Amino acid sequence: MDISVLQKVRYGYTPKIPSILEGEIADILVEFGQPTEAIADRDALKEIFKRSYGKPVAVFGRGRNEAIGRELKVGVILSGGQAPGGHNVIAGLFDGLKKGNPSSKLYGFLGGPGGLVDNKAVELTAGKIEPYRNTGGFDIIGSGRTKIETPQQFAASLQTAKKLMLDALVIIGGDDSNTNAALLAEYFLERGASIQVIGCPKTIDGDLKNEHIETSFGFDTACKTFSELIGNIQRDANSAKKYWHFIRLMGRAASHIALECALQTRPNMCVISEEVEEKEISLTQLVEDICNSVVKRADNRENFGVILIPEGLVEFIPEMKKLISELNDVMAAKEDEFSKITSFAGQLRWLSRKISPVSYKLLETLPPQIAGQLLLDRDPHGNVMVSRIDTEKLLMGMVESRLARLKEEGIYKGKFSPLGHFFGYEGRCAFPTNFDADYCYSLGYSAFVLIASGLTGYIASVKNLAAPASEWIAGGVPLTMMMNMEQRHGSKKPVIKKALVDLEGGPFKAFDAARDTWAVKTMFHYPGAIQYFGPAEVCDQPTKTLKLELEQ
Ligand code: FBP
Repeated sequence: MDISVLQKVRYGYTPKIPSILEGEIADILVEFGQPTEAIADRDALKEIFKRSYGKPVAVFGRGRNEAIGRELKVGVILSGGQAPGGHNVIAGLFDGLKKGNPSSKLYGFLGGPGGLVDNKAVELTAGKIEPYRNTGGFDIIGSGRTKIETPQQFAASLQTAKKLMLDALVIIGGDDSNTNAALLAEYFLERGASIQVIGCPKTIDGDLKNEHIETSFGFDTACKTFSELIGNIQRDANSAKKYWHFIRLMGRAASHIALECALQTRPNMCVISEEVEEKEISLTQLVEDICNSVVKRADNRENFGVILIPEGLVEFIPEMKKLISELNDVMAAKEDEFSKITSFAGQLRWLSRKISPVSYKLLETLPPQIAGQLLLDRDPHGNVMVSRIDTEKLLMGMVESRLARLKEEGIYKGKFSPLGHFFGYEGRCAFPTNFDADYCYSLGYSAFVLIASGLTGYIASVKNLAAPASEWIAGGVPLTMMMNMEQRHGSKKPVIKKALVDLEGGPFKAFDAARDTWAVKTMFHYPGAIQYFGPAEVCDQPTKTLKLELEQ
């Protein structure tokens, strides 16, 4: 195969792992804490997860574990959006399996959870895995967003697992996919099937975290990739001094990516959706805030700048949030009816009778392109696909109009030339940083230890991530511990709670302390490209978010 030099060299990278995972695999024992509780809605969750609710947290320690040498058949699924490091989770899982017993087998389901339902699997051998070690992407087996939810899908999943005689299934995914993992674990127990289910925390969005899951994998690489690009744009802006760049960043509902990139690059502004919601900042007020920075910088003859916008912002602006929530409910309840209306005008007419007058008025006044994007299909988990909404263009247009008025009033004397960007797919399949390569391999290896120790309904957990890898703490967390009940597709469902930006947390506070200065002065940082070879302080640093959160 003709491959790039970096790819070839990265094949040879040996991921750093926690010292507990080094050495003889049969010397890793699982130690248990106290039974756990869900974060909320405990009675409802106990009812749904009758057999898997409330298990204790598991931490790996030293001790003889003969069961680890059992011959096992394990299936693995990559679920949802790509995140750098997925291949290393599979490599770590495979290496653990083979260390435990060379006759054990690993099967990869093709195209995400749909591969389990439709029984599309391939055996993952050493030869198949080798060219994917330390590489980005999920292309080894592909990914998908199928949600296993109907009784038929659950039954088909069980049938597949039985046909392949699987002992366990590993689901590598975000909050929704790990919720699915918990439901499958419960379903298998209920049917008396001894197939264990283990999750792994994946998503560049960084919103699958709690005290045991310090970060989801892929966040590190994606943020560093975006930060390099933002830094490059800032350098261009500071050179040409003629454009205002509005950069929308992936991350779905949470603003973790935008916040981390802001800490890395010091733009003039970074909107944090969670703050917009908390302070009930309207669209008009947000536009006013942006204009303030533009006007002040123009007074200093700096008619350029950079603004970061989290892609989920529209769902947090109070009036937009209400509109989207009403659209979600009505589109879920009357899906068949709505899907038959083909024209935008027809959709608007239909909605005029279904949503509140206030929300309808807002929908009508939005630029048609944005309104149309709000009406696109939801994903299989009922979420608006925020990556398809051009929020940066909405803001650019509104800021431009407001500045024109401020100019007429003699308040603004500058020249405003906005440029829009969206960074998302650029970062989801980058070569994993050393951090993600190490973290993912450790997660996969830990998933194997959890399986070999007979656990189900757990997510692999590797903690103490701001320390060198040798000091990381590996184990597993019961999935029900991270759950609550939420409104989805028009009804209450058990879900893993998304971790949004904590306005009392270290990362936001660090940003808050500096942002007024950044809004006016040019204080840009240029982080440059991710480095894979060189001193640890250049190559192995975790994100600023992780450091600030763990320092608290
Ligand atoms: P996951 O939550 O599945 O990890 O996906 C993350 C993400 O990259 C979001 O940031 C983004 O909104 C979404 O996927 C885009 O989805 P798609 O890949 O279907 O376009």
